[in-house]
Amino acid sequence: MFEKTKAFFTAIKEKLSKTSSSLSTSITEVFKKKIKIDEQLLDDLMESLILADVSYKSSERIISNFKDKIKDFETDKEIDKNLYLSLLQKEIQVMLDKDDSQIILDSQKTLVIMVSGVNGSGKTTTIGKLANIIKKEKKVMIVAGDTFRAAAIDQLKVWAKRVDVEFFHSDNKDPASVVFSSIEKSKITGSEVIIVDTAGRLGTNEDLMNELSKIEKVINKYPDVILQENLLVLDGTSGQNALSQIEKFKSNIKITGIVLTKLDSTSKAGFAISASYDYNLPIKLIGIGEGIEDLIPFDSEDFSKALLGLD
Ligand SMILES: Nc1nc2c(ncn2[C@@H]2O[C@H](COP(=O)(O)OP(=O)(O)OP(=O)(O)O)[C@@H](O)[C@H]2O)c(=O)[nH]1
Ligand SMILES: [Mg+2]
Repeated sequence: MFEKTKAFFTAIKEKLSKTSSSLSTSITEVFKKKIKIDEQLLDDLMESLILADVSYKSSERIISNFKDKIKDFETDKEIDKNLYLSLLQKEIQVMLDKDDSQIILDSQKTLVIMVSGVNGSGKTTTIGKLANIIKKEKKVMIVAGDTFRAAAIDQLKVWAKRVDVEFFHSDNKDPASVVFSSIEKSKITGSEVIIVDTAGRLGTNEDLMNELSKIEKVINKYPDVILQENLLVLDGTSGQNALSQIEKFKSNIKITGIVLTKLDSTSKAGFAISASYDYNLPIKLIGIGEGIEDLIPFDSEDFSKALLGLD
C-alpha cells in the first residue's frame, strides 16, 4: 500500500533538504574546525545535536556509541570526515528503527485510525493524504470528529471530495458520539477503514484529553472494530516542544505512532530521533508538503541521511 518509486526518492531528497540544513551544517562545521578526534570535538558534536533539537538523552547515546565505534581508529591521524559522518548516521538510523513502523491494514475487521495532535499540526491535511493512499486498497470513510469549528468539518469535507472517499459528520457536538454513529454507518456503507479527525488540543486541557480517551472507549466496545492506529501528528517545525506534546498525549491515550509534518519547510526535526528513542514510538509517516501526494512512509535510513546531509 505504501510503495516507493525511484522518482519518489529524488523528490524526497529535494523536499527534505531543509530538514538537513541545520544539523548537517553544524556537524560539518565541527569536523572542519578540528582535524583530530578529541574530547573537544565530541563536546562540539554533542552541542550540535542539542541545538538541532535532539534531546540530551538521545544526544548522549549517539555520542557515546560513536565514541565506542571510533575507539580503535588512530586518533592522532587527520580525520576522515565522511567516514565519521556515516558512523554518526548509522547510530541515528538505529535509534529511528522500530519494528512496528508500518501501518498494516490487512484485517477483515473494520479498522479505525484516530488522528490527534495540537492545533495546526497538520491532522486534517494528513487525513486527506492518507485516505488517498488507503482508498487504493480499502474502502475508506473519513469522519469529522473535530466538532469544535464548522470550518473544520468543511475542510475535511473538501478533502473527502478531492480524494473521493466517503465523508461522515454529525450535528452532535460530542466527538465520541460522532465516532459511534460513524461506525454504525460504516456497517451500511461497507467502509473498511475509518479515519477520525479530531480537534487540535493542547495536552494540558484535561477535558479535551478525556474526550480522546472516550473515543478510544467507544471504538473498543465493538468486537468487530479495531482501533488499529492512534496517530499523533507533530509539526516538524515545533522543535523540542514536540517532545512535551508526546509526553502529554501519551499519558492520556495509547499512541501507536507518529506522523511528522512540514518536513519540507523545517530544519528543526532533530527531535524525531528522541521521539523514537526516548519515547519508544515509531515514526510512521512524514508530511513533505501541502499536496495530495505529499505523505510518505517514514524511512529511517533516508531520514538520518537527510539530517546529516548525506546522499
Ligand atoms: N508545507 C507543509 N504544510 C503542511 C503540511 N501538512 C499540513 N500543512 C499545512 O499546515 C496547515 C495546518 O494544517 P491542518 O491539516 O489544517 O492542521 P490541523 O492539525 O488539522 O489543524 P487544526 O484542526 O486547526 O488543529 C495547513 O495550511 C496545511 O496546508 C506539510 O507536510 N507541509
Ligand atoms: Mg484540523
